[in-house]
Amino acid sequence: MKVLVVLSVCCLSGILGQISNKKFPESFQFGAATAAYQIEGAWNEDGKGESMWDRFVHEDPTRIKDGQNGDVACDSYHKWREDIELLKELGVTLYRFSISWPRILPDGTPSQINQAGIDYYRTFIKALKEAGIEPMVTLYHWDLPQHLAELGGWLNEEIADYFGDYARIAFRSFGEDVKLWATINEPKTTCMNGYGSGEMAPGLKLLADGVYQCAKVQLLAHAKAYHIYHDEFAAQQGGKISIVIDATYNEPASDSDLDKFGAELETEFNLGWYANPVYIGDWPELMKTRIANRSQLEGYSFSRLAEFTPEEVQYVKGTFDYFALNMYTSLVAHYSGDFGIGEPSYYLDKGTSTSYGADWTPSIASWLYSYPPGMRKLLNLVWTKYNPSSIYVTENGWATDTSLNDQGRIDYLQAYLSNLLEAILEDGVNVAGYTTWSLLDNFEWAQGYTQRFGIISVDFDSPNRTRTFKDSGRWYQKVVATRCLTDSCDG
Ligand code: PSG
Repeated sequence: MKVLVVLSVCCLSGILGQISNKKFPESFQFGAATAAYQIEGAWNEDGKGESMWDRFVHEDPTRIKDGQNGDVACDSYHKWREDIELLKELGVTLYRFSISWPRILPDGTPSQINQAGIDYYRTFIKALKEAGIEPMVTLYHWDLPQHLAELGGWLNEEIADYFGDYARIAFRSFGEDVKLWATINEPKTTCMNGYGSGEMAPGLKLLADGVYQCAKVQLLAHAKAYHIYHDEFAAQQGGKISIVIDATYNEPASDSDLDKFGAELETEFNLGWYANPVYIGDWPELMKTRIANRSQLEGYSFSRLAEFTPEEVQYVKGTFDYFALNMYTSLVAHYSGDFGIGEPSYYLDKGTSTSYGADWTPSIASWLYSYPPGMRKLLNLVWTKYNPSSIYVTENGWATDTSLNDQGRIDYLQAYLSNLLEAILEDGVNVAGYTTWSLLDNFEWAQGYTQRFGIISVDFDSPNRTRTFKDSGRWYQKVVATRCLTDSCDG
């Protein structure tokens, strides 16, 4: 593999890997992120219903690398006051967390509302605001009520209606205090891992068609919540709502036109898969034609891509008030051809293979490599292609072992934030805020507790889940206080 030196938009400091010594604008919000199943614990307390993650981990613990689960996790359900103290100590002004759908609606439907769940989040949100921290609330970070999973989960279009009912209850209950909403976290990762590889709940392997149906239902669910918010709440509550999309920046493996096409395919089949319907309208053209062509080749009488009706295209299009982007890694993309042979699958439809740059730094997570210019390039791509009025980077972080001396995380965050800052100052991209993943070490899905993303560690062997700042937490605290990534900034 060739080592890539891509000149494009990046200025000298980017190429040399220098850290910007400019200051972040005063309006830029620094924050941290978590998700309910990964931190709360209390999986069956105070009337909470079972989620598909509860079922997935209990049914077969070997699905998780260390056989662990989120039954207790960081115990944030009980220790939320301490979490707020940590946020205050960090000095952040934004906290992104998620609401557990079955904590509010135990079977996912409004037939029964669990008041204890509503009270819990209401108290938490009020306390955050008193601490001067703005809540950014994700409605769905993968813990679907088990009852709805049994109705077919994200393959069943009725789930979009139930999501709308749940969203309405959340807007009504918390909307006075919440001005930044996110509907669904990373539909790509949930559809690909929950309905494709089967590595995540509900553990289905439907790479030929289930992944496309999942995408369609999640986008309809998102759009439903968006419209409910705008039709019934936005005028009084005045908040913003969007969907959280995760994306990689994709470098072509070589200068050849085919590899450039490979990088475009990789982007359209991942970022475009979700962003195109919301920001432009309908699935990306490349997906429509490739999947239709391959389906025909395979003898199907219809495209395996779950198509939108013209009404649905219009219903989903424009359902954003800002762009919420999760960005961790980049990829090197090769074009691998239109006629790959094998079981019908998303991967053959896409027609690319990917790897990582030879000089990129690996983390302990197999999918995550550090390539800081990818942050700046992806922000520019999102800004120019999808034209949002603002972007929030809603996740970005680094995986390590349990060590408190996490210089690798500091190096990663510093270089990525430097590229983010250059996108703002040099390229004019309106990045309004950043919530690093994660405030705390937490339950890392199929990896259990073997991979840590926190800037604050959690001792999962201690009964009270002791929290301790890592070096990166102290470093971030200083960045937040000084708005500066180096020892001394200009101005
Ligand atoms: C995000 C991005 C990729 C893979 C997995 C995620 N990627 O680019 O290949 S999952 C995401 C999620 C959160 C996880 C965190 C770290 O929203 O719950 O804990 O990232 O994996």
